[in-house]
Amino acid sequence: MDWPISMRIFSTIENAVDQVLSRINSDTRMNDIKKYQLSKSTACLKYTDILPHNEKSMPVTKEFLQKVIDILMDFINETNDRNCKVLDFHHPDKMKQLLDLEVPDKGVALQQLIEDCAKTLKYQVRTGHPHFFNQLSCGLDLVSMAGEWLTATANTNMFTYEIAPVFILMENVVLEKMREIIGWNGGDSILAPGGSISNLYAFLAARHRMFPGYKEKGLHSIKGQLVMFTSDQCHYSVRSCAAVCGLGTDNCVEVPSDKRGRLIPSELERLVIERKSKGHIPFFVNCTSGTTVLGAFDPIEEIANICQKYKMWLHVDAAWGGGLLFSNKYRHPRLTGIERADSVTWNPHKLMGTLLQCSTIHFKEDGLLISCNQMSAEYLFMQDKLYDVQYDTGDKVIQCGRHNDIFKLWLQWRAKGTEGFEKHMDHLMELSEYMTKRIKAMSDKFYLILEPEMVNVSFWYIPTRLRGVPHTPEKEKELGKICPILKGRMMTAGTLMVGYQPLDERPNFFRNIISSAAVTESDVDFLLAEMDRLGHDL
Ligand code: ABU
Repeated sequence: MDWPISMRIFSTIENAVDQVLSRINSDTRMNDIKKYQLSKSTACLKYTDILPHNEKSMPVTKEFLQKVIDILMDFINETNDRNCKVLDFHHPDKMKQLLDLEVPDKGVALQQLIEDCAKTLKYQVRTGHPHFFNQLSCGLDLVSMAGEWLTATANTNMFTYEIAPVFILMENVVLEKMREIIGWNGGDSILAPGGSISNLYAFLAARHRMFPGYKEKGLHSIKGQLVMFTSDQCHYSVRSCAAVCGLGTDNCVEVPSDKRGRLIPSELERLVIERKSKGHIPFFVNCTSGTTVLGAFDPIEEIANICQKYKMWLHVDAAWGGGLLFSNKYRHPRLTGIERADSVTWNPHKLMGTLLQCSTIHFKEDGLLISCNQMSAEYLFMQDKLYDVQYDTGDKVIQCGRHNDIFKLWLQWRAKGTEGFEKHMDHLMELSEYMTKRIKAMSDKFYLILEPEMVNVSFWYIPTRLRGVPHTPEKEKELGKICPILKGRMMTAGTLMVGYQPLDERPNFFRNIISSAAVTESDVDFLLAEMDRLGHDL
């Protein structure tokens, strides 16, 4: 649709002003980079002049690392300063010109490394900024970050107790506590590199439980076509399990969901019966607690009944919604029945605000993980070590090396206490309710797509020219076209980031996420006003 000429002129002027401001801003921050000046004697030194290469270099090492910490502290400061931008956006070609990304034959001096660090953060999106609403993982929890700094310094691998004794014990304590919160007594868990891999672990354990011969004999040990079920709103990693594990995506059956994005149990049962009548073997159902786009919760109890009836494994993908288990106010009915699951994915790096990445997978039955994945590598998992080798967790997983993702969560939990997490959950949910209320109050400018079950708020922004026009499928298409343009303006202005996407038949719409402890009601007000400032003329 063509814009009126006056709007086009206004928009061009506004873009020009934005560009000049961004250049001034950019130059100012270029000077900022220069402020990280090492002393003259240190600036031209190289990596060989610091530890461990030069044993007498503690003062120089300290000066270098202190300067890196100054840069990090400034980034933290800017992240929490609402007058600073969320991002300094440039297209990839321009960004390549702004950066020196070359990996050289001869190493550069310490001063250059400091400038490299400063420049890297200058152009990094501040995902902890109170006006960053773009991803499921928003925010910068400083205690968890302190944990990540310590983790980086300890630089260990989580496969054996012998090289990570304290961290392994922390894992045991934290994961046991999480299982207790799910509602289990006993069981087993592991931290995995992301929710998708956690879901894969669930799939592998389920198949192993039902067909223990698969591990040695492979495909031929299963006399029939395995089939899994999940809603059409699930995370794509569930379908990916079918592709990766030899079922084929045709055998990952998509179950229709209702208008609010929740799996319809009667449809699940119908599809299970249909596949059984073809001689297939239904064995695994994924139930999502907190879908990625709409934040919907599948009805666990009803799905659990069907799983029980047809002897299928019930996996709950609560990567997103798991955090609500802490909240007495919001846990029910969303997660009611989760204790009936055989496995649960739960990502602390999402709603709980733990630093990326921190993803957990839990099993009701103990011993399955090791039995399913154990390869007994003799060079790593010797059985005659001086300590109890059950603490060597590395053989429970399909990867070898495992990053230490526990310390940042353990430290954060120590700081907040379980009570603190509950308050955090309630705060995020109340802010989302506030946003929903504000959107409804400004129904001329915003159209709420559905009542949120979680912190995902789905809506369209309505520019001036479409206000008062009846809401029809044609209007929705028009509103959908506006999303990428308005998002582009947010990024160019650098003041705000909110995600958008299409979903099924619905054209593009905004999905706002409030998962950061930094966000207040005023930030929600800012977000709505800023969208209107940037988009009213579209
Ligand atoms: N793994 C889901 C993350 C998607 C998001 O942040 O929007």
